[in-house]
Amino acid sequence: MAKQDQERGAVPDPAPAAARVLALCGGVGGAKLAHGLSRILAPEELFVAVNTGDDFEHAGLPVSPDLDTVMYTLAEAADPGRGWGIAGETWCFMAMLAPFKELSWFNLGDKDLATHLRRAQALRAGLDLDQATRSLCHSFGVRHRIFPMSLERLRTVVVTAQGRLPFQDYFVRLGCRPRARAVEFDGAGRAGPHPLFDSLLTGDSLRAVILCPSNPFLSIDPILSLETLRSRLRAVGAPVVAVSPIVGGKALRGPAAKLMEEMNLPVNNLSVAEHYRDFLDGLIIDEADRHETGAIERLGIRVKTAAAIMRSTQDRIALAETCLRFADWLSRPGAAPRLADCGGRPV
Ligand code: FO1
Repeated sequence: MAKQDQERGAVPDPAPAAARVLALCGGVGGAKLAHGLSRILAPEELFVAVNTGDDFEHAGLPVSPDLDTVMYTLAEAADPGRGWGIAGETWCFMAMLAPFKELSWFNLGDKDLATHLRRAQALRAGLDLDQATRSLCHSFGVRHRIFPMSLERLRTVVVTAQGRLPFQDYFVRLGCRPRARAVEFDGAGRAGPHPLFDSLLTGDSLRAVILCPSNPFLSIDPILSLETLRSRLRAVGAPVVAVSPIVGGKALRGPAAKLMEEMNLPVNNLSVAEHYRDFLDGLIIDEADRHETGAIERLGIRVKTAAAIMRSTQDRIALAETCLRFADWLSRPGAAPRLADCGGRPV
């Protein structure tokens, strides 16, 4: 394979047929499952496509929060309490920034700052975000392939009663307080998926697509809004499995439940299933929500119940194993009639 192709994202060293797993991932919640997958799959078997709708420029630095969260988590360097940033962080830079309110609302730790500086330098030198990410991953010893969902600019905007807010303004500066009316993706009409999606979604090398338990509206939808991606997922030969981020009527983390209420959606797994219904084969929900199984399966989506709350590394590995076993089971002939296969009618 030409070096140029490798750099642009063609799949490197071939894994055995149908061995590759593509994970779609946002920040903290999704990164935990990606970490579990990285503990049971070889580097050539796992490809983690990460939301970059949250990216923005802060204090002159390009910040890619979800890419960094996934990288730190796979490097086992993430702060265990916050989930984002680096463990054992210090905050001298932020203390000096405190008088400057227009800068100090977003926290860049001293260690984390090195990542943003290094990314800025790489981008200024002409590397793209994927190449910059690979270089950073290399320095953190991450060998599994983490890549930005797109090489083009797409930005998540939350439409609220206070107007259209760039994602980090809504999420961090305003603490998700404004009432959301809709979520939009600036650039969605123009931004195409990272070229790696092409190599993974066509051909027969894919074992499964896994949607990590990230916020469906804020973290997974930016990926799905990329040109043709949703229709490609509908057509993909491998099973598509999602892990729901909703447990017992609450979000595992972050504003997913608040957002669903504000968009007049019941906060349950059925809403998540309906959201992914056009391409999803299987949904993993927490054992506590077993009673939702029938309603979801009537959409033509198979349900697996499991312990979906990941408190330890062992929990992450166990959930990752469940995802793969479920996907392998779904790929057996006759296991999972897709909605598309039954004329679009619920079965
Ligand atoms: N989240 C916060 O709630 N407050 C912060 O000040 C903050 C800073 C930050 C810096 C670097 C980084 O990689 C992530 C950071 N996050 C912060 C998390 C981030 O805003 C969100 O977790 C994601 O964008 C949503 O997935």
